[in-house]
Amino acid sequence: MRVSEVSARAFRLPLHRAWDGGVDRNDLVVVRVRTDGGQVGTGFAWTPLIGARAVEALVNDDCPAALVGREAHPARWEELCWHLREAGTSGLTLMAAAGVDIALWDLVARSAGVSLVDMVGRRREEARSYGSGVNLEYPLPDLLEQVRGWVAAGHRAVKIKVGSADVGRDVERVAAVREVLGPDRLLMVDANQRWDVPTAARALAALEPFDLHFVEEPLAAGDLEAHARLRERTRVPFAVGENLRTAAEFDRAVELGVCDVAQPNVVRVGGVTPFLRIAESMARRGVPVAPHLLPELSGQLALCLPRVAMVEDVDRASFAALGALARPSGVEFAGGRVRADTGPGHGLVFADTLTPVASVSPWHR
Ligand code: SMN
Ligand code: MG
Repeated sequence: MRVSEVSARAFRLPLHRAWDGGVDRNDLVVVRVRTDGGQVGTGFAWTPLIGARAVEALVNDDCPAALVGREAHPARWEELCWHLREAGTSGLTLMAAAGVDIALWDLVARSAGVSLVDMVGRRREEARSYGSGVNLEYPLPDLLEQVRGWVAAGHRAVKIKVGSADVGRDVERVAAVREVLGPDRLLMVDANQRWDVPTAARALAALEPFDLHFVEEPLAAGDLEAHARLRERTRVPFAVGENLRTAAEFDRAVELGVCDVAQPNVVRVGGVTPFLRIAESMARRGVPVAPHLLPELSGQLALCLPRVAMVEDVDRASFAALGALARPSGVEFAGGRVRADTGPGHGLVFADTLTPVASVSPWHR
């Protein structure tokens, strides 16, 4: 089973309601790997804003040379990254590697006639999920309506955005959400790197009475030392990782005492292969993993992880909700849990009617 072709195409998925900062879309780069025996694996990269066509080009122009003619297997990950090293060892390179790696996992699972979950190694039938939305700019009534929707859907945990210019606005919103949730459901907040150390310390002191399960990305994601300084000024646990890329970065976050919950994004870290390594390392260090976004794939990975926290059920932004799938994936969020019955591979079949991302360069006009 040798690789005969590697190709990618970038598509645009409009959001139902814009995310904070005017993000009105998610871009999806679908990757296809074919073998000489006619098998096909499908992978993908994803980005809310930047880089879809760059990733598409990296896959189309530069990945075939690393893979064509070689045995089709995700063990190719190191070779692929080595081949792409001039493009960098992080960022877009890892997104391209992720698309290919996910496709190779899909291919080997489908060839074996088993689901991705069983190929990776199923450890459980279901995992806990939480309701999540990109809602800092929502007026309070809209936020509360969203939270009530999550409660009605059976979520036992929810995450909302904080980091308003005025800390008082955050306090008012968190208080109102806690009121809707009652004392027993878990409440998490996500600052998306908006604070500096003194602001975070002040905001978290004001928010602590509402019993926060964790605060996510309180500070600039790359500045782990600043997180360590903040650690000394609050008892609220930290969730970090959606903007960390390498296993070394995750390990360092744990060593500095600033990663109570690790949130690798399977695309941003380079695919299923490195994601599993990060998860193993986190488990050895006693840190649970909450896979970031991408609910249909994160839900499957959560069933395989040695130590899992919760899976993010992002409001109306799963691939299914964005209309990206040709048929249901078999990954189901219900009653605050996620289960997966995908059939062979990861079960994600992308629709063939999606809108390609067009070049906006005046050079081509
Ligand atoms: C988030 C990040 C990127 C896109 C959407 C949402 C957010 C989360 O930080 O953790 O859900
Ligand atoms: Mg986040």
